[in-house]
Amino acid sequence: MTTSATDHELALTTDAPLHVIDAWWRAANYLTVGQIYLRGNPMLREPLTAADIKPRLLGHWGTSPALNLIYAHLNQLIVRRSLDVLYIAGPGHGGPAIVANTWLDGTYSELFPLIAKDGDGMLDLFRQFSAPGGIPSHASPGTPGSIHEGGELGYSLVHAYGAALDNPELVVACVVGDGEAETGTLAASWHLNKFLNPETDGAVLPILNLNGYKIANPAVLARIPEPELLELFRGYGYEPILVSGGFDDEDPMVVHAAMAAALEYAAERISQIRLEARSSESASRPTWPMIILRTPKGWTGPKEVDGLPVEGTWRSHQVPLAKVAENPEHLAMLEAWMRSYRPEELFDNDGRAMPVLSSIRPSGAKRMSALPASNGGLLLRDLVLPLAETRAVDISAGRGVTAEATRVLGGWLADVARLNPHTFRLFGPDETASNRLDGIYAVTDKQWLGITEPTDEHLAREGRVIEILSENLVEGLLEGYLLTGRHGLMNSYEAFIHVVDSMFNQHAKWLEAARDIPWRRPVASLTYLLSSHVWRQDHNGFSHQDPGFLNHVVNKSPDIVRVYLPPDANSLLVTAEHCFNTRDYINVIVAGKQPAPTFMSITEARTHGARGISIWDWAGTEHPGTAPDAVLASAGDVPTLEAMAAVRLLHDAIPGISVRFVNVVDLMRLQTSDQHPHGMPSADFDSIFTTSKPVIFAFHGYPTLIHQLAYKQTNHTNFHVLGFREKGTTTTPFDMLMMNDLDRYRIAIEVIRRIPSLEDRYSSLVEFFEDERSRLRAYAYEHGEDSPDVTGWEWLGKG
Ligand SMILES: Cc1ncc(C[n+]2csc(CCOP(=O)(O)OP(=O)(O)O)c2C)c(N)n1
Ligand SMILES: [Mg+2]
Repeated sequence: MTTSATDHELALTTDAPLHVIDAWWRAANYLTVGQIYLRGNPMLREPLTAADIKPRLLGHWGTSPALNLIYAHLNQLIVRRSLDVLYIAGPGHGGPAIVANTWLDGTYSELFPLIAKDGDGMLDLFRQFSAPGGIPSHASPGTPGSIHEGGELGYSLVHAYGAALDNPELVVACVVGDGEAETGTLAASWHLNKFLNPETDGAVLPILNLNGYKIANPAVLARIPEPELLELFRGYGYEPILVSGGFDDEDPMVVHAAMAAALEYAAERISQIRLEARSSESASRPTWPMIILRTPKGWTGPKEVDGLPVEGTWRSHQVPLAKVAENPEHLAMLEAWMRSYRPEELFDNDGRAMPVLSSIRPSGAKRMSALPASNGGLLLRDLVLPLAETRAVDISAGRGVTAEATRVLGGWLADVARLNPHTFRLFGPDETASNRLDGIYAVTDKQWLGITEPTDEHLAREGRVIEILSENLVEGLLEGYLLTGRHGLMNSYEAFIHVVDSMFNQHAKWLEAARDIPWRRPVASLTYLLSSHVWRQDHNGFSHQDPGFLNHVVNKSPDIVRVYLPPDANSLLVTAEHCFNTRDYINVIVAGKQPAPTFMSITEARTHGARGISIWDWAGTEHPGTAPDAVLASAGDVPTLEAMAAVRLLHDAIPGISVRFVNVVDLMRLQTSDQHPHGMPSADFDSIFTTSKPVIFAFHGYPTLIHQLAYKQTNHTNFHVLGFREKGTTTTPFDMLMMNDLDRYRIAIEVIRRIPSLEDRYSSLVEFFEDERSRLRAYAYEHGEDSPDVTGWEWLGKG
């Protein structure tokens, strides 16, 4: 065994009873193997028979011994030092390992009383694992102490850092798989040490498990020379501590000694760093410790199966013995493997964990499986929210007052940050100012522990805003922050939010699964603010024009997702206020940042927001008492403006035309009430959209999305949706609209064409509108900007 460290001696400074740690480790390994293989005879009272073996052998053994080793050692550290430790298992596929430890902790039986702490409970624990109606194979929401599923690899370290923010007493121990370390998000996550403030935040202790392999390949970090490996992590600003052993039949006790010493050293460093930061004006960024644990994959499992090496190779990744029920040799090997843990020393005759283990079992909420931060809803307090009214755009002089919606929101967010100095954060990938939310810098800064230069602005060692140019990291930090009981908002350019499509999926799945776990308390919703959207990419082009995240989002469970397209600044304010009061959802808000008319007073915006969809009498030309000729609907700020301009064109050109104007702020209202909790009962939908009149829908995103949402509603066959048709470039805003047939003239033409009584009578008007489009395009091409006919258009409505 080689125990090397950075430039310090790794003396054995712990007085922990290593044999107890070893016993815990053996017990957890035993329970892990039992979960993967057994459906009977849990304590091996009889020789194993094929009848004791599960019909489907599922689970991941390879990662488990290291997860168990780390858990056992952290337990003794917590007991010795009375620490609050959150355990994050990057290789979450080692679910049976984590579950095993939580059962040994006693927490599992407390939270799931049907799984007792005795032999019967042990059998139930084994039988439920990866079984229909049982528990999943990963560290799921049903796993006590977990905030991280680890099914999709790569997010452990960013979750750890998110959890540590504003949790000054917490130590987040984060196991990173050496394969996981190859993912983009994980590779970038090492840099998060430049954002952690030792005074006000907790500590993250990364433990990189170099077990050498992934599913079928060696891991990159396990195959570079040791000096290069250590230099890499020093280069990231860590102090790496290398613990290596367990190969060639080496006595595990030697590894235990080294691991105990490494953890003790790391804990001491963390406490020194904290002390220094909290007792002096030290402005330096600390060099946090990290551990590199090099142990064989599938350690203590079968060495060789059918003549092929398994322990210490990729073959141990899942189930090392695959044919146990059919192959007596495999059966015997399984029995020998399980007996090698000497279960008789670990469990009494009733199957209860032996009292000796209790000396390293933390008690109560100190158990990693019972840490309140791991069930963040327990700690969640409502945000103190300033009333949206305090920042509202005053339209008492008339509808149409110009405002930049996100700038207005930024002012309100400043108030939120001021009123909630320890429980609210704004995250973004370098676009907070670009998205015009920089009003928040009036009360707080961007947290930054890197070197600062005199030209920097709004950087500070502590601040409510965190920006790093990785949407993945921004998303992961917010997830970690929310899952440990706090609040936040993520802002991003609309197009690039696709970078986190998959992370969004995973968080949505977590929330969905957590709903079924009775002891998981609701957490604050994850809210995205998407700005710099498709229709106003003045500096950028096609690459920045993509409203497709909404299509992605709506596929997730209706229990979880909500989508809002506030049409103006006041509507954005009340939407944000609403979202911050919700729990266990994912809210997506799309809002523009450019100067645009404010159509509604804050009071109207509230009513509109509560309804989610309204008829805007003041914007339409409907004649009371008779059915309209057509319904013109909009969702999104720019389409709403265009649709209103279209109404004005129609009103001026076609005497007596009766158009109902509808605005949708809550997109899920378009579904039926049995599809989504916000969906509309058919009768309500029919009364807004009629059952037979043409509906022209001006939509912010891809037109198919409206059809997808509304297809079950009565009048859906008469829906004609205009939206983004994947035409884009760097051009003027109005040219963009024309390229996609979403401009006011095209909307007006669509209305004329869809009203049977008008279609033939207004051909020359249609021609005129087409000519107008040509004229306006020519103007833009010649002058490089839109015609004042467009930019100077104002709402001159009656309301
Ligand atoms: C993003 C992602 N890609 C692929 C997989 C499929 N997968 C599951 S486990 C695994 C190997 C993991 O290796 P490592 O992180 O080293 O974990 P360990 O060796 O501890 O099992 C892979 C590729 C995944 N879960 N997530
Ligand atoms: Mg590995």
